[in-house]
Amino acid sequence: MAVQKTYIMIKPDGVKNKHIGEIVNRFERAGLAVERMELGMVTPEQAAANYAEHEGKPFYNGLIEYITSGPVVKMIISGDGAVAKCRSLMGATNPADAAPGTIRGDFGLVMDENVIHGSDSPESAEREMGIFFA
Ligand code: YYY
Ligand code: MG
Repeated sequence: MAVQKTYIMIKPDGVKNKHIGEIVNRFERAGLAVERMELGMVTPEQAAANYAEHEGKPFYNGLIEYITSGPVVKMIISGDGAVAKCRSLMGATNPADAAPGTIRGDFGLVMDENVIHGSDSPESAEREMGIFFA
């Protein structure tokens, strides 16, 4: 499998509920490496760029409000097949559907506060790394 980089972000609820260490530990235990890591706010411009595909959907405004509401952890994670591996460790978008043992399954409470973001393809990863680590 090809070595890839992906953009991962621990969302405001993940930071507030003190899951940073456990989440990073899961990625490292899976053989992935943290290349960049920064705690900070997401600007409204970054939020809009990251979620451009969802503009106009019913949940869009709430999503932008939420992702800019408190500190997040922005990361670039690398390794063999990192994009798919991270998505698999994250679990399904809705924590109610996410399997036990996945990050969202273990730490997520509701769909609109689902702990973590991860790029869904190598193309999204390139785009998102540019938004947050320009
Ligand atoms: O990539 P992923 O985060 O798993 O899901 P997306 O379909 O890209 O949606 C982005 C983000 O939007 C999701 O993590 C929660 C939120 N959301 C929502 O609040 N309600 C929905 N019906 C769909 C998505
Ligand atoms: Mg997505």
